[in-house]
Amino acid sequence: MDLGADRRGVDIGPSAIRYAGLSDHLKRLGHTIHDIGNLPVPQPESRPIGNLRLKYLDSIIQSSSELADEVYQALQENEFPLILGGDHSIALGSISGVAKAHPNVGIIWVDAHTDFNTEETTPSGNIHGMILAALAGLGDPQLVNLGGWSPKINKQQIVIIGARDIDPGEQALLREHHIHVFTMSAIDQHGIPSLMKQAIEIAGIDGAPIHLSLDLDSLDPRDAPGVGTPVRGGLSYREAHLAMELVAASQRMISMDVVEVNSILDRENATAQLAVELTLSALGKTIL
Ligand code: Z70
Ligand code: MN
Ligand code: MN
Ligand code: MN
Repeated sequence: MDLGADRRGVDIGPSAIRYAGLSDHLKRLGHTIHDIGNLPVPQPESRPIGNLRLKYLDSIIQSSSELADEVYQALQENEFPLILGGDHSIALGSISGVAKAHPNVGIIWVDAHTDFNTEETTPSGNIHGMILAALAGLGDPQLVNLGGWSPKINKQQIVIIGARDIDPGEQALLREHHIHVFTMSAIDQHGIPSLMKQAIEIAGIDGAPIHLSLDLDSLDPRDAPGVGTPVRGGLSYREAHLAMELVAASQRMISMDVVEVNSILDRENATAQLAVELTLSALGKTIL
């Protein structure tokens, strides 16, 4: 999927992640893999851009609805959906599918951004910057009501980690709706162990399951150069691994997105390799 961001090359992210050996490494960890391949998503050049405040809305709705069905089906079959992006707009589909199967699911959203714009606050018209708000019930009705119900996620069970680039309009919305945001300065002050423990308690309140949405631009661009929107001062390699290991140790995660790997901007597939490593940590790999 490359419709939710300005076209730069995140649509080949899943190939790059597969090429970095995701399946083999997961098998070595003891997992059984059922790769259903890529869902068909139109190329932006082949579709009308539509409303400039909601670029490619119709195509994104169509693809999200198909992804939601696949994710819901996988959960019904007691599988763990691991969804590779693509830009972060894929989380509309993945999380809608998860929320249909588990209405009490909480979200840990690891990102340099908060993706909490609406069509009214967006500076770009890029839908990947609106997905978390839409899941919380805010924004364009077609995004919000995908699948026929809203909100998908209880606002109090959303935790954003790693934020350092928030638009003025989304800042106001985050405050108004009391969304939990652990910024980079909070991480510098309190550290990943304490904040991840809190995040797991908030998202997973009363034993609720957790969906982890990992945007690779949460990492520092020195470690993750291959992302569309690099922002200095991100999570270090070790902080990101520790965050993933703590999610794994909680045994509460039921599904995961890995998004925004941009192979055109990457350096010898380093960001895709990092995506694989972090996924392995989130799915149980430990050092010893
Ligand atoms: C900006 C917008 C964004 C990801 C960039 C950027 C949003 N706040 N999200 N990269 N993953 O255009 O809404
Ligand atoms: Mn390897
Ligand atoms: Mn994002
Ligand atoms: Mn981001």
